[in-house]
Amino acid sequence: MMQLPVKKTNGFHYLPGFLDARAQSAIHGLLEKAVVEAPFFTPVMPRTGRPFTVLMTNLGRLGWVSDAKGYRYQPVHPETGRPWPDMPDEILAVWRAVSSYSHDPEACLVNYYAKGARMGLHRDIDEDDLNAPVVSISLGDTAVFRIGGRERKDRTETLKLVSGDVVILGGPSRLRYHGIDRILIGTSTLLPQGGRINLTLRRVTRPAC
Ligand code: MD3
Ligand code: FE
Repeated sequence: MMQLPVKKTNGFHYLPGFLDARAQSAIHGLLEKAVVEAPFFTPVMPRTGRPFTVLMTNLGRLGWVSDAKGYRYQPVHPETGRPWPDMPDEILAVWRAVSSYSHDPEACLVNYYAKGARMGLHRDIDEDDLNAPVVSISLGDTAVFRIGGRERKDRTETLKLVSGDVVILGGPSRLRYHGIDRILIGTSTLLPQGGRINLTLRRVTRPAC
């Protein structure tokens, strides 16, 4: 069962099985079309140029990229130079249902984890609007998700994220360290190629007013 170091009222909300199999398939179908327009790319670490093990693309007005110059949000795909595909209504609907935030997200980062891919412990701090929550949707194989506190030294715990699970990180949890330790290959049949897709929906700019 889920266990976290801090109380449940700290802005961490875990909704296991929020999306049923039909909804997961529908979103997967939309992503298959989107990645024709905006193919997955391999980001590299700014200082070292070391490639991420996770492949990425984005949907929406802004997309998160990492390259030799740094981390940032930008309106175009780094390889095609074209705008990111629109964020589909089905994905927007998840944000509107769970975020308790009165403005729509501007970015949907799509992470693809094949066998052996992982994401080291980090914080999401590239957004100007840190009042908005981050909403995560898991699809495909189960991930071992690690979450700590707001300082790197804080105790961490793990939680398995299963296909269809939604996590909302708001309030004091917005700045918690987190990462993906590993993917449990073969635990889902949703993605024909196997592996895991995670969508993270984010508000990037501070809304006017
Ligand atoms: C906890 N992605 O893209 S999503 C990322 O599964 C990222 O691909 C992971 O971390 C993934 O930045 C984890 C869950 C998540 C997202 C944002 C958070 C957890 C978070 C922000 C604050 C605390
Ligand atoms: Fe993150």
